[in-house]
Amino acid sequence: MQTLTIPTILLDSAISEDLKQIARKVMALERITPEEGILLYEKGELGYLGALANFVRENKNGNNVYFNRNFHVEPTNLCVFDCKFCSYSRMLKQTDGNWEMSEEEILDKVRSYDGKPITEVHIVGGVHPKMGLMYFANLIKKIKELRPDVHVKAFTAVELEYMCRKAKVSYEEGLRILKEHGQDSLPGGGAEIFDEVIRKQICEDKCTAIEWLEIHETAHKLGMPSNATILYGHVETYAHRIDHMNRLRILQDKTKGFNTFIPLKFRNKDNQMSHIAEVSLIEDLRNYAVSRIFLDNFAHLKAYWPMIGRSTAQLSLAFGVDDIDGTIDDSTKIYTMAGAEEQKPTLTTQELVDLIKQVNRTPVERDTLYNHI
Ligand code: V47
Ligand code: SF4
Repeated sequence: MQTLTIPTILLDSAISEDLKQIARKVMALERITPEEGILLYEKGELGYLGALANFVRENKNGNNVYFNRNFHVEPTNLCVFDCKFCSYSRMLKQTDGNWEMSEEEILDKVRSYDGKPITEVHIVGGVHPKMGLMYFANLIKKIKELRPDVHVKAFTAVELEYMCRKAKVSYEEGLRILKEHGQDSLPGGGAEIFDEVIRKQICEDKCTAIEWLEIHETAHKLGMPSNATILYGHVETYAHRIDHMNRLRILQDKTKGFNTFIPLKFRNKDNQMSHIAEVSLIEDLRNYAVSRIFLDNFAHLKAYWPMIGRSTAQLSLAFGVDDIDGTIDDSTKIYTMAGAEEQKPTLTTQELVDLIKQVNRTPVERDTLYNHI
């Protein structure tokens, strides 16, 4: 580990005493309180937050920036739920812009990577009433037969809650079945904002915050790690963001099962919340920084480049981020349909390495569990 120098900006006379106090605490590797987290959002200037988050980031991950070789499978965008921010899903009756892959099409997609050194497939989609627990369990088994070497990260807690409810099994039983068929871990989607009032406004009909947390806790108990996300930059306040991260921090203390935290920026194209303006680049960077400072028990912070764009992902590496996700290979439509800059998200490993080197960081290829490759 390199020697860490304390950035002078953090103790500068222009910084208010309460922010200096937080900086001293963070630099002593002490945990900050939710109230201090809110204060960081309200009063922390970009330079101050960046320096403090970078201190945390370098303490945890040195100069490393992680990426992987991955692709997504989105079996369908038909969905029984109606999240107001979603640009991607279609209701069951809608016939324009929907898709439903057959099992053979999904397996063909996996076969198309034969001989290619990918390490992860990420499977998520709309919640389709006919694609149930055993359909997906058998699909995963077949994917693993084709590629036993590939890590299967699949199904948000939203999909899992629905699958288990329809199959009339507990979360533990449902997850056990999926694990036995080859599922290795869970992605972080579906968390949105845990606060019940905001959740009701933006996605009232899908799994609750308590269910999301319970499903991840159960997965961790069964030895299936997972990721966590937040959907920020819409109608929530800073207090809601901190409340969300605090619930994750408490669960992580208990299980240590989360690999990484992924802030997802609300993108406003073609959805029922299009009238809400997107937040600025400055706010994105401030949000990465506060997340890095607050979530002291999360080893990694990811900037998902298909959502935020590659330039912002590069910038985020100075604001606490140490992971920019993977090659993707133009295999996901969630963000292209929501108006992200990256309309055909694909990067080669060389391009990922170059992006990271351009900002003087050290590229490290990882697997899903952050083992170095
Ligand atoms: O839960 C949907 C979000 C999530 C919009 O675990 C939107 O490695 C912004 O969770 N604007 C799914 N966000 C994607 C996801 C994810 C992505 C990358 C990596 C990982 C991981 C997980 O996408 C949903 C929702 O929060 N989302 N629509 C939108 N208009
Ligand atoms: Fe369905 Fe997920 Fe879109 Fe919500 S975010 S409508 S659960 S696909």
